Amino acid sequence: MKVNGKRVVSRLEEIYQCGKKDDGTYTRMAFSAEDVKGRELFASWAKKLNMTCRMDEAGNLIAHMDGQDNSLPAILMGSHLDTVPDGGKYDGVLGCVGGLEVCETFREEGYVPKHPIEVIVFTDEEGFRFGKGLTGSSAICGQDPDISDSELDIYGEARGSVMQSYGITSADALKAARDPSSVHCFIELHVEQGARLYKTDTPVGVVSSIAGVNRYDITVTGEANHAGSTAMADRKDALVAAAGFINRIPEVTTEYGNEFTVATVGTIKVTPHSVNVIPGTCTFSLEIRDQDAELMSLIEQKLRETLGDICSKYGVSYTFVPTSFHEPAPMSEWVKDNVEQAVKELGIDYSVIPSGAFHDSLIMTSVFPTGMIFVPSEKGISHSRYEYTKDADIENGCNVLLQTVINVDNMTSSC
Ligand code: HGY
Ligand code: MN
Ligand code: MN
Repeated sequence: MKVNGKRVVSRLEEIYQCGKKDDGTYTRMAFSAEDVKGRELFASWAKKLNMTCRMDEAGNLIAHMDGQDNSLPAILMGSHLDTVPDGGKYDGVLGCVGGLEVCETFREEGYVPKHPIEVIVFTDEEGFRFGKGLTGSSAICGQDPDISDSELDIYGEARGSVMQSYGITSADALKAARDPSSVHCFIELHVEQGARLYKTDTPVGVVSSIAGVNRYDITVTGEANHAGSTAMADRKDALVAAAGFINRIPEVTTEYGNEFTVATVGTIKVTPHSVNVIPGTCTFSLEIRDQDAELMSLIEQKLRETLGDICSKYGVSYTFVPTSFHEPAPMSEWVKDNVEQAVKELGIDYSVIPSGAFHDSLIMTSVFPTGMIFVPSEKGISHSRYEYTKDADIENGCNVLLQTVINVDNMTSSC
């Protein structure tokens, strides 16, 4: 039994087109009209397969296919359809469309799995709109997604009104929590978004673990003053101090970290933000990722020390506020073994690799047996309109997903 690779590629394109915006980008920001359009298209495909579609209290869209014995726990697949601004065709979409392709292949072949099958489109994985992602997967796992109807998005719109497009409210999100015994396992197919597979010309990655992600808000406070009449020696420029710190991040991370350790400042704001005023404050985000929780703490400590030293040098103060913590997450051994077994059965070359990007699987693996399949991202590019994965790699990935589902469906017991 094999998937229809052409159908998957054409659906990736169709979903991409749902994100077409007037500014020339293709963006399906969570809860936006473009995102809703993408979900409607996904649901229309699922319904053609006679799958039932429902939205849970956290806005996760769930397509369900009956198995031979619906009292058995469900095999879950899926990922997300929301994108980053000006994102690509593959990130998230591949796991959703690939999951549906497995179901369509079963239908075409007249194969009825023993377990019920569900394909989940998770809510707001990317999180750039409200500054926190993994919303739907957190709720399904019974973990507080930390959302409230009154919080504002990057445009100043309240979450409560934004989420009306899905017909959900923050207060109800946790009602989406699923009983772990109702799930056999979760398998997410995704593009690697890094260059390990691409550089080694390896068509499939069996994911071993997902990097942890810790985030912080940092504010450096100096003194706003006149940009013309304040001598250089008399300034307390918050941006200059922040820039000094940011400039040191690569060095500190490389000195104390390993090949998986990364740290990023992705957003920055100054006040009063005027061409003729020395910045009085500079607020920026800091994100640390690694496969090792202890190393993440060490990097945090070293970066804090560096920030402290630089701020005293410039005579400015700072605050360093943790905003979210996610520990590194190993994939479930038995699901990983089943993915590996499937790749071997298909005779496809593969390597076992960690994920630097996070995914809904980061959360799912804490509650449900979870595994991930990666396919290469050309030149390692992702979160970009230039994201590209070869059609042959997409087909391979979907076939590995299909074979993995067949294997876990036929297991006599889980380990
Ligand atoms: O940021 C991430 O790693 C994910 O792609 N949202
Ligand atoms: Mn992403
Ligand atoms: Mn993704």
